[in-house]
Amino acid sequence: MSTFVDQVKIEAHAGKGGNGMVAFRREKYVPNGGPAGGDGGRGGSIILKVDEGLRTLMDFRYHRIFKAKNGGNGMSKQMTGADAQDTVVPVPQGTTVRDLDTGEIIGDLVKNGDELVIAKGGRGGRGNMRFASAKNPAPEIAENGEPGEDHYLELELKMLADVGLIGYPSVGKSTLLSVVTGAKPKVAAYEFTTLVPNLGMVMLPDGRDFAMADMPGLIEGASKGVGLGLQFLRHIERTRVLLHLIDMSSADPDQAFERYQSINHELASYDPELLKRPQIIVPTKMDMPNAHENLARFKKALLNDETLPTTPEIMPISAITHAGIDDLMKETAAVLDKTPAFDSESHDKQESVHYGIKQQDADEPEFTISRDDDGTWVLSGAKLEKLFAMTNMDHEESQLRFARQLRHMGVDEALRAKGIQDGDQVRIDDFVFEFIQ
Ligand SMILES: Nc1nc2c(ncn2[C@@H]2O[C@H](COP(=O)(O)OP(=O)(O)OP(=O)(O)O)[C@@H](O)[C@H]2O)c(=O)[nH]1
Ligand SMILES: [Mg+2]
Repeated sequence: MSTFVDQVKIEAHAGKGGNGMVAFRREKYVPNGGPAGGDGGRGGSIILKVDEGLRTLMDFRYHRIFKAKNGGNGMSKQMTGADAQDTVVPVPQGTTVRDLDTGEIIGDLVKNGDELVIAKGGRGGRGNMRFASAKNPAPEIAENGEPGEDHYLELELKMLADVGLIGYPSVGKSTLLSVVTGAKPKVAAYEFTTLVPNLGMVMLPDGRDFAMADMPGLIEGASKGVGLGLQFLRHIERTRVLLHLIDMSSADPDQAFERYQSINHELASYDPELLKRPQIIVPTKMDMPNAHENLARFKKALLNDETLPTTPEIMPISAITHAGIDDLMKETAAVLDKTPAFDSESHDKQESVHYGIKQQDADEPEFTISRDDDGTWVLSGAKLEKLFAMTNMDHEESQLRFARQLRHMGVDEALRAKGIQDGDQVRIDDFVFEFIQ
């Protein structure tokens, strides 16, 4: 199997809103009509959209940076700038999205057509007609468009295996996968060798194929988070057929059935629907001395078991001698043929999760004050810088409005507390002005 790209880092840069305009109506005989500057249009957002035709994140290998267009600027005669089109990026079903700045998962995209905004376009700045009031009927104030969001994200594709290998640690799940597919998972005599599922393709001589994944070992309490637990029950949720591997080599003759029951119990505690998923019981390590004896005892116990809706088939194997392996793969393919395709069945039941992007500046102070070497006072901080970006410095009235906004945020007071003097220089980004009380 070729390498399976299942994790990529991307950049999303949304468009800036268009600038609002300062303009006045020009009518015959009316020297200065009312304000007529229109608003800017909305900047384009970047949106991930589930496309059921995609199977991998391969396309992102060469295309990792996504940009959306800026909104159009507002115009005279009250005309609003055009909204920019959103940039829609198709992703496969089962894509999980993580914000790399916060480390948080912001969405889990499951259903065909589902969308998740990963970078919001800025809103358009307001034109001067919006700032008109009885006190100021002809304002020369307009806002610039809001900057678009920039986000660094990681996409991860949950594997969509047709067949999941489940069972206690060390029962031989990874060994079976390595025998029937080209995958080369780590195999070792200690428990929890497999930390994340491995995926391989099984190809039958008759041309049928299916994807198989080994799972990290489950133990009692997995549904409550014991062991590697919960995270992997989610993977199991997305497989159509389960092969339940049980080690028949134990010295304890009751162990096989006890473990079989406790795994089923964990599946049921996580989601009772999982027990309805077709299961084939696969006794493993049948080459070991006491395996046949253990299997006979296990079968007897199984006859009295009522955990599953129907008694599953039992297909013993040895990965070492290869006994039973071909039959098991044929039977697995036959069960898959009878099982409705996963996409139409389970995806529709599952809901996508949208946690949304946390505002980057949510925890930050509104502004911070520092000083350059030459004594210039420097104002920074996400909120203040955004306000600044949205101020149209070409018009004095806009500048005055910005000054009022700063005062309102407590900037003047904070500067004075730090000892600023009249006439000192203050800088925001590359804009320098003089402080005057
Ligand atoms: N005798 C014998 N040993 C086997 C067989 N299959 C696997 N083993 C051994 O059992 C041990 C565990 O095998 P793994 O395939 O790593 O088991 P696993 O279920 O993937 O284990 P975890 O990933 O830890 O959950 C290894 O030492 C294998 O060599 C078999 O058919 N016969
Ligand atoms: Mg393993």
